[in-house]
Amino acid sequence: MATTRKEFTDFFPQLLDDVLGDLASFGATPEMVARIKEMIEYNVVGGKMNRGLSVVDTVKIMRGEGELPAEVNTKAMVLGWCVEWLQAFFLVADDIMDESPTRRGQPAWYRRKDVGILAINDSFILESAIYRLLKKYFRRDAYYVDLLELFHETSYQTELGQMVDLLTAPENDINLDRFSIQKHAYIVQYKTAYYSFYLPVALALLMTGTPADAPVFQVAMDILIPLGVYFQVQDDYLDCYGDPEFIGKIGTDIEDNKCSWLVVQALDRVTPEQRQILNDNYGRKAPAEHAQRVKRLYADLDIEGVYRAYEDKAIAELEDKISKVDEAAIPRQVFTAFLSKVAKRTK
Ligand code: GPP
Ligand code: MG
Ligand code: MG
Ligand code: MG
Repeated sequence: MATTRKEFTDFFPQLLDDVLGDLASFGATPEMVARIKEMIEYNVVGGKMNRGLSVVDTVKIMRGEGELPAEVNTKAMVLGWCVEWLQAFFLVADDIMDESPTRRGQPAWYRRKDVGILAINDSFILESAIYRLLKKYFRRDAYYVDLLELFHETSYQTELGQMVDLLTAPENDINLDRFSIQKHAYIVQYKTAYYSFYLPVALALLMTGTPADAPVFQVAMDILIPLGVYFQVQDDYLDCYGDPEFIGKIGTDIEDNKCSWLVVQALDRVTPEQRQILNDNYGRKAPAEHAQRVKRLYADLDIEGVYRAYEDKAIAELEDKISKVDEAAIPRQVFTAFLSKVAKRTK
């Protein structure tokens, strides 16, 4: 049986206690502990938790068990929460860089009066907490170093993707020639797909005894990276067309001059006159009329229709890839479980 959000959430206080308890050995005062507690609770909880839950679900599928032995279940949940912690680290930093006002239906952490630029350091603390938890629960396991390497490499991949995302979107320097389908593909693969899709499954494979150099990691990557790309295309789409109330964040991609899937698709279809409209209105923080003009152009080009066609094709291609997986290497259900959570999502 798939792990419920309740079971997963109920386990969180134990990990919070671990991280806070460990602070005594670093000379932390009660004030420091209280602040870190508030910071962790604000940023780690409150998301969809799909990434974290999928670690536990993948371990269950790999072992062919609906219920895991208590110790295995605990370890799988620790790894799942470590992915959620990693995500919190990225999101706190990403919202500063993207100047995003909201996240998960509340002000972005850096926007709080009592936080501001301290949020940068808070994101580092969130990252360090991952390694405190891994040490506590996995230090004695043969695959401990493999876990550490996987978290480090995945972080590096994400940071490289974030770098290109930001380099492609300089403020007050609009140059539509910087955007391309290839550039977009690199950005989304690196900034999102590795940590959101490959990481949870790779962790589950390590935990279930797969040697780090086994070919099955590549099999997983060949499906999970395209799935992650599709997921980030959805994120780009929802940034413009999602309901902010429902998705919990206000889109800023047009104003931020981002190499979004939508603008790349628009550029592929514009007349010279329409390109001029984009040139004159994309990447402007204010007034809001600029972004509205970009959205009107997207409507004229039926970018929503282009998206729906892309989505159907992406799902069909993923289904085809999954159907060709050798079940002896890894159960197809690992991938179908992911695809069913992601396909046609509106949040
Ligand atoms: C999503 O981009 C990518 C990340 C959250 C990774 C950030 C990486 C760092 C190294 C900080 P996004 O800006 O489109 O996400 P959202 O729409 O949720 O703000
Ligand atoms: Mg962002
Ligand atoms: Mg970003
Ligand atoms: Mg986005």
